[in-house]
Amino acid sequence: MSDKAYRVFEEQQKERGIDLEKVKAKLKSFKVETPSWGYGDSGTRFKVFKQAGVPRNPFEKIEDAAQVHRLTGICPSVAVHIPWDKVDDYEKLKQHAAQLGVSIGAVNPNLFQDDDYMFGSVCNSDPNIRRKATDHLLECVEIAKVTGSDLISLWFADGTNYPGQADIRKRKHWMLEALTELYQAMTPDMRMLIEYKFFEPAFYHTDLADWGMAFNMATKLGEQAQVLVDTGHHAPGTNVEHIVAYLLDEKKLGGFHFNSRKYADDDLIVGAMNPYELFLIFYQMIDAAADPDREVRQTAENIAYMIDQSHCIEPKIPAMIRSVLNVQTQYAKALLIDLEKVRKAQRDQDVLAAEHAVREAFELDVTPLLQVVREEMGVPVDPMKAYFASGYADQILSRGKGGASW
Ligand code: AOS
Ligand code: ZN
Ligand code: ZN
Repeated sequence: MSDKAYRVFEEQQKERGIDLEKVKAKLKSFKVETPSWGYGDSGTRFKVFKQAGVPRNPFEKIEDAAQVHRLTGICPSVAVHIPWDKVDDYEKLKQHAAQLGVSIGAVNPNLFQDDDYMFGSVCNSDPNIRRKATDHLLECVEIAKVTGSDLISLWFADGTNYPGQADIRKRKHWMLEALTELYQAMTPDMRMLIEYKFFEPAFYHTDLADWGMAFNMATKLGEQAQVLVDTGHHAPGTNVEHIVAYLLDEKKLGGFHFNSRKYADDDLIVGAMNPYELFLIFYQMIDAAADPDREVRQTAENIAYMIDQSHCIEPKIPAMIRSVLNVQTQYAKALLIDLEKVRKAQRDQDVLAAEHAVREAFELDVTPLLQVVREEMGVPVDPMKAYFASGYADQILSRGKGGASW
């Protein structure tokens, strides 16, 4: 790392009135959860490509996630998906994670890969299937108690393909019934994150199609239920940062699934194609963290940042590192926004000055800043390079081909 580059950067930020020590502290406490399913084989509906070295079981998935944390320093937890990560002994999985310096994060129930769910899970018109689906939600609460997870992260594939196929209003009630049972089973420290998606795999209607529907459920349930914004789950042109700001103000934003929307679903690397959107999302988060309303501030400080990507054609671990670094970079840039300058321009109704005050932070090169932060955190200044030099990619080849897949 060049000390000179950092000194120039420091000088520049001083002139802009930015307190770099505060920015560094924020970057050091920033955390991004990675998903267990991002380490296994995956694909599109056309083909699952098998890669060599892919984890064969949940224990190995956690080992790979621990590598990402070791090199980046900001991924101390791993989301699990049940039953993809079903094990006999969750206590053992928790211990395994702890030994590797990570922990189990959000527990994600899987209500879409069983033949019984062809016409829906919690919204199925068959009460026996609804019961089975709800019991699985309850099982996930029990797992979360053992793994020490405080997040139950929900996404439902429920929906229909044709007009008239099902009773949309009845399904809405069944959804609420199931979520209510889940809500009541949660311990007071747990949060339920409700994810929405505007289409796929159902194409005519999806039971939780947008943030408003997820918000409505979360509001009916109570304080421990919040909305999860998956950046990939919006129609083209949607202003995602507006949704973020709105939910923050309602104290109903719970977390993110980061990915890139250039896909029917969401499995491309976050920030690869539209880093400005990611930056603007963080701008809203950082702005809310300074809100005079204490509850809005707390909401903004208590967000679960998670990656939701399953890379099909990229090697899994470096693709995850790339994703995490992209998120960190945009967060770093957003921390450099001169919020006072933006607010002054807003008061003056100076449109161009306001837009400029936001954009100028995006245009800064934060490489020297991130390098210093990494040095101070004791992680490699270039995590990607360090991964390729570590030999881990060769080491895992002994696992062979045909590992776990979704
Ligand atoms: C699906 O589209 C959602 O993004 C979910 O978060 C899902 O559980 C995850 O992608 C794993 O399949
Ligand atoms: Zn998601
Ligand atoms: Zn998705």
